[in-house]
Amino acid sequence: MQKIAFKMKLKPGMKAEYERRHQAIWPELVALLKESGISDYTIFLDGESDTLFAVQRLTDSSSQELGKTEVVQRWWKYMADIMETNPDYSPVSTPLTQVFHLD
Ligand code: RM4
Repeated sequence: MQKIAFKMKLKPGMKAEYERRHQAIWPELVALLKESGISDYTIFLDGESDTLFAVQRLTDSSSQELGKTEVVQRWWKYMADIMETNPDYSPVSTPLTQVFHLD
């Protein structure tokens, strides 16, 4: 089981809406993430820079590698009005490098 992290970017002033949508995350998206081997998935926000920092454990693909599935494409399009995205609506995501870990 690997742990990875990546950052994404929220549009200014969208913290409450981002939280609201994630508190109501679609059951079919949760099911897909878990079936894909993703767990312990947390997203943090730096309110100063509107940068989102995601951390997740995975056994195979990361959440950002599930873009070929219909539900993730639909979710990304749904989120595109409040996040910085690529032309295909996928969130602009930058992998982060682990520099410390304490078990
Ligand atoms: C994020 C982003 C990620 C997705 C999570 C659930 O805002 O869309 O790609 O895995 O939501």
